Amino acid sequence: MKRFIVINGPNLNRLGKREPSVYGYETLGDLEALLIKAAIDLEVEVNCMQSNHEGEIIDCIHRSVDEADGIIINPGAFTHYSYAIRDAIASVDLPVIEVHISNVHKREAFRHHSVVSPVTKGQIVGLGLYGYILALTALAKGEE
Ligand code: CA2
Repeated sequence: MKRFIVINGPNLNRLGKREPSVYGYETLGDLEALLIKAAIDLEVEVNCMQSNHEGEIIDCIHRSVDEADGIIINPGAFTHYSYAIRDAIASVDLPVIEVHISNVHKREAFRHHSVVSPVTKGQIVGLGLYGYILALTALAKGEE
């Protein structure tokens, strides 16, 4: 069975607790439950982690080489400036899909650029939590 890791970055543990107009009312726990249900339907395994710490996210990306067939990552604000996370993604030979809950292009200018996108398979933005399900579906059905 294919195994996928879902990594959520800084502040995403606050989902559903503030800024519902941007991020919705569902919590990180709700997201993880949705992913587990989708994984059962897709006949894959999914493991979710969230961290507010850059190094922990990097360690998780590295570990995924031995533990997973692909990564779904929402790096939070690290998206816009973490060359360390970008290099970690580039260092693993796994398909990586970047997801953003909000449409970053409709928001502040600093959110328009992702330093990680060039080393990912693809990016999904602005579709809320459904973006993670689409990413999981793409990885589950993909050839890699
Ligand atoms: O839209 C996304 O998924 C983001 O990755 C979310 C990040 C933001 O820095 C990116 O530009 C876009 C921030 C996550 C913060 O999440 C919160 C959730 C609830 C309340 C406050 C923040």
